[in-house]
Formats: sequence, structure tokens, C-alpha cells
Amino acid sequence: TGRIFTCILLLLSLSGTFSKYVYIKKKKSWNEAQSFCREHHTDLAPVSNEQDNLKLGKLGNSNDYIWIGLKKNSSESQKWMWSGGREVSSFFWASGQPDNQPEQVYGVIYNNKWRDYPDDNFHFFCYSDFEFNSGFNRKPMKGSQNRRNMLSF
Ligand SMILES: [Ca+2]
Repeated sequence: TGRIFTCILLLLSLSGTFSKYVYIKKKKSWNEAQSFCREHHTDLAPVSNEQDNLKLGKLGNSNDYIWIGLKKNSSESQKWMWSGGREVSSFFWASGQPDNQPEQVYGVIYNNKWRDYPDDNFHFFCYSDFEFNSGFNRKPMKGSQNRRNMLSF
């Protein structure tokens, strides 16, 4: 029975969400980039930790500013949030950043460091969520629109 239990634990640990970064070589404003990611992937990319940050550094062109899903909340709190509403857990600002100028409400990544930046047209990083279930079927989740529909059922 110990063996069966181990098997079940193994299967359980294999189900969950996996996400993948995608580098989009199209120059778009932050908001256009967000719409593009939501339509074709899941959303503009969040960065949860140093590892994510390094992954993006390898994936993108390091000589350019590239949008990530970082945006300053327009409410009074002026908090930095990920596109879709998640809070930012670790920050990787370049030295001297953020400047906190009123128009610098979007986040770019450059050489693994972040800068707050006013709107402009840059390449961007999306991410795609995949769901693993116990049958090892990988099901792409099409976009936040679908997710919202699923939540409302
Ligand atoms: Ca700045």
C-alpha cells in the first residue's frame, strides 16, 4: 500500500499550472501589448522571482527595452501590480529606478533589470498558462476572456 500511496502523491504533484514565456517581436504600446497577450496567450508577463527574471533575459533581445506586465495602479495607493491584478512580490529595479515621474507608470525590462517608463512602442513578453491534469493532457488556456467566462459559470 505504501507504493500505491507514493504513486498517488506523484500523480497529484504532476497536476497543476505551468506557464511559459513568449517573446513577441512587435513594437506596441503597453496597452496594445496587453490586449495582444490576452488575445493570443494569457497576459503580459509577470516576474515572480530571480529565475523568471533570468529566463526573460535569455529569451529577449538584451539591447532593447521590453515591456513586462508591470503597471502602476492608477488609484491613490500607486502600487505596482502585474497585469491581471496580482501583487508584485519581488522587485528587480535598475539602480536609480523607479524615477516615480507621474507619466512613468509602465515597466520595462533591460539587462535583467526593471525601469519605470512612460508609454512607448516596444517588444514585449507574454506568458501562456497550461493546465496539467491527472491524465497528462495539456490544455492551453486561451486568454483571460475565457478565464473570466469560466469564473462566471
Ligand atoms: Ca524610469
